[in-house]
Amino acid sequence: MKKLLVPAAAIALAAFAALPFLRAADHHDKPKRTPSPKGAVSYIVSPADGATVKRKFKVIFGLTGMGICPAGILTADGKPLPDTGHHHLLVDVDQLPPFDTHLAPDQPTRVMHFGKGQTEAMLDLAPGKHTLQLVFADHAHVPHDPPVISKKITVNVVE
Ligand SMILES: [Cu+2]
Repeated sequence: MKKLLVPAAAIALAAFAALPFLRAADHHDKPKRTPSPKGAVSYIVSPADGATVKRKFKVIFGLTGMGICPAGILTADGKPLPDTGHHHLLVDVDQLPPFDTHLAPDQPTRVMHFGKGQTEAMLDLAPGKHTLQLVFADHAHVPHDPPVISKKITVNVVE
C-alpha cells in the first residue's frame, strides 16, 4: 500500500497561496442592493434643525413613500417585502458610510440600527453641538438604490 506523504512545508505553502484568493473573493462579494421607489423621502420629524434640547431627548423618524419592516424579514419565497426597510441614525458622523454594503454596527461609526422597526429613539448626548442624520436600509442593512437619506440636522444639547 502506498502512503500519501505531503511535506508540511508544501501544505503551508498551498495555504499561503490560497489566502489572497479568499481575501479577493470576500472583497468583491458586495451585497445586492434593493431599489427604492421614486420619491421616497426620509426625514427627522423632531427635534427641528438647530433646536436646543436637554441631554436626554427623543428623536422621531419620518418616512414617506416606503414602509417600515423589521430587519431580516423575508416573504415565504425568500424575497424582501417591496419598498420597505428600517431606520438607521447617524450621530456626529461627518462622512456618510458606503452605500454599497451593510451599514456598520453601532461602534465606532456611530450608526444606530433600528432593526425592530422603531420610528423613534431616546438619545443621551453630552452638552454641545451634535449632528443627526437618518439612513434607511433594507432587510440586510444595505442602503437602498438610490439611497433614502435624510437631511443632516444640528442640535444644541444643554444640561
Ligand atoms: Cu440595520
